[in-house]
Amino acid sequence: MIELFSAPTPNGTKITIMLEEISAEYKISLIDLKNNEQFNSEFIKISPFSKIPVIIDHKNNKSIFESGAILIYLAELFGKYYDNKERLNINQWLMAQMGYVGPMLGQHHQFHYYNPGKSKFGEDRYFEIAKKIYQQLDDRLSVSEYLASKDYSIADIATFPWIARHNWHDIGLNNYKNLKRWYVNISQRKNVLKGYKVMNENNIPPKP
Ligand SMILES: N[C@@H](CCC(=O)N[C@@H](CS)C(=O)NCC(=O)O)C(=O)O
Repeated sequence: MIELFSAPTPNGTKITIMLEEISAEYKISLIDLKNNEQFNSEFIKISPFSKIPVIIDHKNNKSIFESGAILIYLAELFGKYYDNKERLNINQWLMAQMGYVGPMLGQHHQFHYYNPGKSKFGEDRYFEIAKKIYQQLDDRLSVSEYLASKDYSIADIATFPWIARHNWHDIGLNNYKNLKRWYVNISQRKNVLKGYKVMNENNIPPKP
């Protein structure tokens, strides 16, 4: 059985989507970030940077932090969404999500959504970067059905919950035809919807 320590954020939702997609047996232990539960000494033992998500695979006695590492672990364990032939492509698009798409959109959330008016420089900088990311993903999806290849993979699972914050971004997903096609397609997957609802019954990916 897999135990997921998480919260209903984009990085947390990546993992509930994956667990639903692979039909894993799992339970969720919610970490209340607003109450700083991520800084509890017991949690730091499994999460050295005090971040969700983390999983413990009780059957195999393994504890894993970092959402990209968790996705790779689960994909290898269940033999899904990490096709051997496409692994180099999947790794590139997954690492781009982990190192660029997520952190930059996360800064856009901080300056544009949570703290508007506090720093014009920060707001302008991350708004421009977020727009570039929409365009770059749209360009990629104009030549490929999914991010890494013609097949859905953990790179899509990692990226989707970030684009699902499009109503915070104020960029207009409808202006990016290929990104919108990809987004609508993934948001209709039964297990993606389950991955949203499992932490909060009212949670669904918003329509473009
Ligand atoms: N690179 C990490 C980032 C995880 C992360 O930033 N988690 C946020 C929630 S989405 C968190 O735990 N924030 C709590 C904090 O920073 O105190 C991953 O992908 O797992």
